[in-house]
Amino acid sequence: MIRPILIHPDPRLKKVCDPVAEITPEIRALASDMLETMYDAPGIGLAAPQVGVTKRIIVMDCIKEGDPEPIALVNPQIVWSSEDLSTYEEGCLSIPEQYAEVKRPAEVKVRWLALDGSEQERQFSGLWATCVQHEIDHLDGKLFIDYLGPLKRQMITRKMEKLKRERARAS
Ligand code: K1U
Ligand code: ZN
Repeated sequence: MIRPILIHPDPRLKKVCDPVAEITPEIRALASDMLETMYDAPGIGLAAPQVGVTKRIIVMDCIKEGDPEPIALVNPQIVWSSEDLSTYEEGCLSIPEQYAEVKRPAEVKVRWLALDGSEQERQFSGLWATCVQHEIDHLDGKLFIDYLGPLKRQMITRKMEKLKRERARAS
């Protein structure tokens, strides 16, 4: 099921999300809906708060060509970050059509719970590293525009308020 994606500003996008206590059929269904919603958007990642669920779950697939590689991460934690940084022009499905350069660690090691209940650990680099950090930020109520200066952030927020007004009027 495709779920509607919340648009910034929304208080649910500013919350620190709750850890998942147990992998249940509801959690698996949520992860499946999130992947469907992400591919439909289209996007390379999605965090549960973006569909209004303030739980610590993210999904990703950063393969742009070739066989898809979907992954769902429950309670993801960054356990190591590289000292070297990389800059990427990020976007966000909750901030449509706005892009800005963000500097983050080039590589990160992440530990999480998979949907079969097993503990996983993987080192991410390239776009995967950028994306997993962007998605974990969502779980802590942080958006990529929070890395920008106040003027740029305010300009983008005003554009999103206008977009939401227009969408409400059209519906
Ligand atoms: O979390 C999100 O809002 C999803 C976001 C993830 C992301 C993008 C870029 C850098 C870091 C994190 C997106 O997927 S925006 C859309 C996008 O990047 C894309 C869409 C279609 C094809 C390729 C990329
Ligand atoms: Zn985002």
